[in-house]
Amino acid sequence: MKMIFRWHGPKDPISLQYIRQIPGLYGIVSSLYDLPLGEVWPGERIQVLTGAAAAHGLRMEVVDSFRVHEEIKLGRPGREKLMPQYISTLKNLAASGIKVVCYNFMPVFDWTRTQMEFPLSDGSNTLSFEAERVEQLDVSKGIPLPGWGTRYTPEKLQALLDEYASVTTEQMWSNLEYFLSQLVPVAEELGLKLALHADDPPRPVFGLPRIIKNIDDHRRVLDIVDSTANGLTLCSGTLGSDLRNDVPSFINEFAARKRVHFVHLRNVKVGENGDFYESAHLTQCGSLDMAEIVKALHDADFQGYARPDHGRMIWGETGVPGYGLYDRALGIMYLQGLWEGIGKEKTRALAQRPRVAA
Ligand SMILES: [Mn+2]
Repeated sequence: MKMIFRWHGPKDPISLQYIRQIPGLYGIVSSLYDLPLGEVWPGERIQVLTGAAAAHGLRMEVVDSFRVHEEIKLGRPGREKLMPQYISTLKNLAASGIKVVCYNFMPVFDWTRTQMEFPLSDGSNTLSFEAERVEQLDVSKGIPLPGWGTRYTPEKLQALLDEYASVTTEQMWSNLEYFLSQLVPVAEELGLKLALHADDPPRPVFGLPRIIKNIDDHRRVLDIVDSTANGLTLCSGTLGSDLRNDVPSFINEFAARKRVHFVHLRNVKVGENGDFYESAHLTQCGSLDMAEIVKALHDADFQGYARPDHGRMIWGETGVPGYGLYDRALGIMYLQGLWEGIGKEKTRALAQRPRVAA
């Protein structure tokens, strides 16, 4: 398992000087967050990021926020002009030493939360999701949700939602199929691995079609193109926010097939009504058994990349919600502790096995 840390580029309030001080860190995952959707990522710009990482003794072999244009997700004719641009980006990524490309196929919104500073009893705060707050929104007035207030004007947003209103989940699947059938062969040739992240949270939001929610959906994705280049980012916090998803069984099945290239490891505390908040990583702080999740990865001899995903804001830190330094660094130490403990336990068990005479 190669532990990496998300860095938002030179504008990130957390410097690479600080990130490199996290023990055991392999590297960073980043993106060209400022580029317009669908535009080709220039090689030189990717190399500014990989170069900055290297200058701090870190590697950058994974990108995220490889955002898929709405024309593609909607299956509109405009996608034909866009696909060559995505292919060019893949070529530039491979030429810059990138190995894994994390993307998602969620319509209009990426992750959805209803509070960015949900207060916890210990005085820290975190991201949370309450279904009732979503249902009460009048979308025609724009969406005052954190992170989304400024991305679209209310008119543009309404127009997009109207377009999706006529798109069925089966159409979304065939749009994903089109996207993968074009990109997977290219990725394969370039030695790149595509890694799809589930819809976050894995349930319909604002009536939009959401297709990557459970284990059957993940199986279906892998069946679209049978290639290791068509892989997954398994996000424990996303999948685990629906308690019907048993995260270790996702790992057992898909990591054994060598289709998991990236894992996001974090815990969530899910209430009886399905609302949730992002808790500290420790098993006892949330609803997920993090030791079982890490053990499943260890059992699968997982060699891919992992990140602590999000963290709470603690010790007075402010910054990009979910992406503070302190709590994610604590998460990394805990996850590495689990990994080391599980490995040592296995070595000890092997050594104590009674020897059979030859
Ligand atoms: Mn995630």
